[in-house]
Amino acid sequence: MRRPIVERHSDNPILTPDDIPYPVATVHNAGVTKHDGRYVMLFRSHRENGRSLLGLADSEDGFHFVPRPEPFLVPADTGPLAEYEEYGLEDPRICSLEGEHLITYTAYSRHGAGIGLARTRDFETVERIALISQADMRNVVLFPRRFGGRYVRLDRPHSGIAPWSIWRSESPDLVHWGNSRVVMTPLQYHWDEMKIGPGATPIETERGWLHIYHGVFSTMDGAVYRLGVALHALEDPGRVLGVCDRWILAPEDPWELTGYVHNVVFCCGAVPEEDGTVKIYWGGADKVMCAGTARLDELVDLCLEESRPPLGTLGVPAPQA
Ligand code: BMA
Repeated sequence: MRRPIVERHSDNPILTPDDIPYPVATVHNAGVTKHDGRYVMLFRSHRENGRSLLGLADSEDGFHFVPRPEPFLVPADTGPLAEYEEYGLEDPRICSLEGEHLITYTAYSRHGAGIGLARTRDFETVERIALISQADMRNVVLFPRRFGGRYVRLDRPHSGIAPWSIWRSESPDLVHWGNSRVVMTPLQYHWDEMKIGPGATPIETERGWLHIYHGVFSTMDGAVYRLGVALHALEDPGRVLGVCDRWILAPEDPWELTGYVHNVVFCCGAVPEEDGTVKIYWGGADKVMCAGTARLDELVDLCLEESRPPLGTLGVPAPQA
C-alpha cells in the first residue's frame, strides 16, 4: 500500500463531545495556532439546539488538548453583529499576524451566512471587529502577512448560477474588502467538482503559500468532503501556481464516515513546524476533531508536479438551494 500523504495521529479522534465540560453535540472544524509556545484550538460545537458556538482547548504537544471550562465566543446579544449571529457561529479560522490573532468565523442568521471578524491578543479576551461580508459567504482565510500594506483573504461566495469557487479580495484596514477576483474553480467530474472552499490559513514556504482546501463531490449517498492542496504565488497570492490533482485526505476512519454528517473531513487549521512537517487538523463527520502530520515539501511537490488547472475547466453549476 502507498504511504499516506497525511499520517493520521494514533490517538484520533483527539477531541470528542464527551471531553467538553459543557453540553455540546459536536466538536469539529477547529482553527489552530501557536500562542506563547503552546497550541490553541478554537473549535466549533453544536449545542443541543442545533446552533453552534466556539470553544477553546490548549495543548503542549499539538495532539493532546485540554478544553477550557467555558465557551470562548457565543453569538452576540448586543452590538452591530448580534442580528447576524442569531443562529450561531461556525467554522473559525485563526490568522496570527503582527502580534495578534485574527479570527474569521461564519455568522449565521435569518439573513444568511456572513463572515464575522474578531481579534484577540491572548485568547483570554476577544473583541469583535466587524461583519466583513454580505450573505452568502463562508470559509474566509486571511494570509498571515500584508502585501503592499494590504490584507489579503481567500473566500467562497455562494452562487446559484456559477460553480462555488475560491475568490481573493484585499483590504487596507480589515473592514473594507474589494478588488475581488476568482482564483480557483471546481473541476468537472473530479473529486472537487461540486464545490471548493478555503480551509486552513495559508502557510508560507520558499516556493509559495501552501493552502489546504476542501472539495466536495456529490454521490447517490450524499456529498463527500475531502481535502486538497494548492500553491499560491508568494508575492501575488491571488495567483495559483498549482493545484494537486488528487486529494490528500478522504473520510476513512469510522469517526469520519459517520457522525453528525457522514463522509466529511473538513479542515480549518494547520500548524507548520520547524522540522518541515505540518500538523493538520480536521473535523471528522462534523462531530469530532482529528489530527495528522504531513511533510510541507511533499505537499508543495504535489501541487507543482501533479497539477490540474486551477481555472482551466469550469465545474458543474452549483445546485439551487
Ligand atoms: C459545510 C459547512 C461545514 C460542514 C460541511 C459538511 O457547508 O457547514 O461546517 O463541515 O458543510 O457538513
